[in-house]
Amino acid sequence: AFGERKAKAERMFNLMDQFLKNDPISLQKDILYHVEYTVGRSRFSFDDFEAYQALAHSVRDRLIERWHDTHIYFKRTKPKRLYFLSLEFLMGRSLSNSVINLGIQDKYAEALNQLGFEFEVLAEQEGDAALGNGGLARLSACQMDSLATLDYPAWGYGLRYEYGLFRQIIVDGFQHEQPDYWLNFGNPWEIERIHVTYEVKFYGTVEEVDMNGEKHKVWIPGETVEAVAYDNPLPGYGTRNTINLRLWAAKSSNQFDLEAYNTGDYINSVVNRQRAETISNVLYPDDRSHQGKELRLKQQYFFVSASLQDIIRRFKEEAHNNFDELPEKVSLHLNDTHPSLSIAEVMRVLVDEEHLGWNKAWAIVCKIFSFTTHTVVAEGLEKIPADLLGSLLPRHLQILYEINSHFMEDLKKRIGLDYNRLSRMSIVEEGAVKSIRMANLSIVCSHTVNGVSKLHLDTLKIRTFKDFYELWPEKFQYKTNGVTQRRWIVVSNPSLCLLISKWLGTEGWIRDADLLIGLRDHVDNADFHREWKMVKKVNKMRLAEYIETMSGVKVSLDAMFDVQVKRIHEYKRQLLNIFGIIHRYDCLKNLDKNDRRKVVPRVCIIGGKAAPGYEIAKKIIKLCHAVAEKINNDTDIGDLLKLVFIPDYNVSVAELVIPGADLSQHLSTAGHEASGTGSMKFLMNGCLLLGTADGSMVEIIEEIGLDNLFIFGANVQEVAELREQGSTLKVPLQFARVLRMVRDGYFGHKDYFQSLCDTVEVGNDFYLLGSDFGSYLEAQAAADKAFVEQEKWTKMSILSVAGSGRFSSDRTIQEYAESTWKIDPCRCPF
Ligand code: Z16
Repeated sequence: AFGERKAKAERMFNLMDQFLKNDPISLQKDILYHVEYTVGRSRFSFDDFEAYQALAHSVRDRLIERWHDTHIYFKRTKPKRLYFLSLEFLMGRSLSNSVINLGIQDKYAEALNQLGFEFEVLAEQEGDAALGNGGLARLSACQMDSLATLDYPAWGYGLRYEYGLFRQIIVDGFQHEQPDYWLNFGNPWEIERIHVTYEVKFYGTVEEVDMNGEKHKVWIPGETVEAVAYDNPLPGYGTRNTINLRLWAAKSSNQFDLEAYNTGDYINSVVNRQRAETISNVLYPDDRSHQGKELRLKQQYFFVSASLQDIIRRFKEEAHNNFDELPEKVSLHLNDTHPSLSIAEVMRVLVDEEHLGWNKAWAIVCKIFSFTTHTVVAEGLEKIPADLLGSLLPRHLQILYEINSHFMEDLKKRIGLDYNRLSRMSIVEEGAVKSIRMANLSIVCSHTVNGVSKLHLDTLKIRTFKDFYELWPEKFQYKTNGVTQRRWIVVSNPSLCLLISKWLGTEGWIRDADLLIGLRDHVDNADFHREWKMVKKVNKMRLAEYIETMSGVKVSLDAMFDVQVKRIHEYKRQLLNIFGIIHRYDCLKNLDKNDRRKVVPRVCIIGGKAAPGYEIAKKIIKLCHAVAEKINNDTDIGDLLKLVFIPDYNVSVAELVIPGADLSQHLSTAGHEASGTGSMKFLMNGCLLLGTADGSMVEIIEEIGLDNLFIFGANVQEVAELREQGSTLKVPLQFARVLRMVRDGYFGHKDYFQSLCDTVEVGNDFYLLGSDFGSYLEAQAAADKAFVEQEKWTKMSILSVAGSGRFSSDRTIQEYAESTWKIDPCRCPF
């Protein structure tokens, strides 16, 4: 029998050995195989998109293989696992990132070349996975890349929205939203797990029952929906580890059916099935306002319930039935408050289903959750109306009240009967609308509360969460955000990538961004400068071409490409940028021919989406277009100044725009941007930064030195003082003049722009555009001056990249792993 088994094993190994080789011939075979048998096209006749699909499937095969190996290894070694819970992941495209992380980019390029295709052209065929809004969601994606690369045994959990963030189209300068049905053409990057499903319950009532003489609360739900898992393998770089991002989709469950069919109305019950599936249909596009909508709450609980059933099943399966061990095996991370219903759900499972008893369950819960907040101002924090929560999740509301009453009792013992403070800290807000404060809940129940930059944490301590900080100072930490250099240099800027590796003499920086500091050794080398400038030129050409196809505007490569791309918000002050541009235009018009020759030509680029219900943000977009139309059609100005709005800014557009920028703007009023991560991407691409000392910019200044960027405006303390001054605030004449031009209809649409102008009128100018305008113009003048001294500019650009190592998400993730999650790397050895 042994001999037989051995022979079988050998046969199997021989077979296994035939699969998935990475030499160009094998890759070609695999691609053609998928053309014929997966895409279903003749291998003699297929177009670019079909080639992309086949290519993607061949990559997918390789990902699946490593995914299996990694998870078999995790299962065998049973390390403590991190579960990263986030309602948003902005993954963008997967193809390039995957083949680069798999280390087979060159092989694929060669294989495709021989088939008569170009890798880059096929990569362009892929649409973005845009399952998130902005910074918070892209941060999750960068952090997943770092978790995989650093070999951490982590899982990401999220929702598989069928419609991602809306597509922005511009009609007559106005934003319109169109649905992003990203799954229309299939998605080769996911694996549908039809057998990994869980029932998620909603509504119903709570009853008290007697069990062995003890009273237990039992939730009798009224509606059941099924969650189906879709797995997205995420490969690390320079490792075999490939971790999982598990996204849930809603399906109507059989239980749902039975009820419906019994009513005898067959057709309607089939139609009603659809209703259940709407839960995971669409991503909410507001990046920081909370409307208290039932569907949103349903999404949150659907996500939480499915993820926790999956996590607890895995925990039990690995023979850790003893829940005391949960904190040693499981770390649950709350990416903002969106998944914070998890806290009530774990309590419900431990108390109602596992019958651990309240105190024991509570002790466990307090050890497994950590929490990152991305918000600065208290008004931005998530609140859920108690009525809404109580009708959808009656048992959870009871649990939340009970958590709160225990907390309040403890708190009284510690701080006495300071009722103002007690009511500020309560998880339950008693007001016109009674509601649950999800941030307070998350703070009370997490062992660690993280800010996303040093300045952010300082603000949380002295303002937003002051009461909590005074109670539990040791809970509060910060982990400055970072971005992955794999996507933001290697994928998006291949020429810079080659140049860096050449001059550092190693590709080691792709795994260890601190090595970038070595570029400082060459900062005065003339050859290096020449090559550096060439790289920027190539990227500017790429961007210029894109601008011309998108907007029809021809731009000069000699001009400074000045970029502000991010979600449109009053606090991010795109309006300050536009007012600066109007001022520049106004000045140009008043210069004579001779003086104009000394002006640094600029191409101003603005891009970003406004939340569909955010009127002022939409007016900012319209103003940008109105100003652009005036300036770009003024033949008298020509190449000296251009303004272009890049529509539908998203991850793949960012990959094109950021490497092509000379200068980038980060203008938030100090104290409003929790961190900001766009700045880090620009920094890594050798763009100089112009901005306020807000969020992580403070740390960027520390790292690369004030000499190498352009900082302006009031700092956090000054902002507070300036706001005190109200209508007595001084604003420069130039600002008043620009404001007048817009009000008077110089750019048309006079009536439409009045309310926008009101927001920055003296006495009403909450974000202090007026009082920062003077120093903004000075910073802009300094940038112009530096751009003319090419050597100086190049040096600053090199030093920006050299100093960007600290802003790799690898550093962030390592800090989280060591000090918050307490997890160790678990590297798959085969
Ligand atoms: C978001 O993207 C952020 C905060 C927030 O409350 C909601 C959303 Cl959707 C951003 C912050 O504004 C930004 O400063 C930060 O860099 C980013 O989250 C990641 O932490």
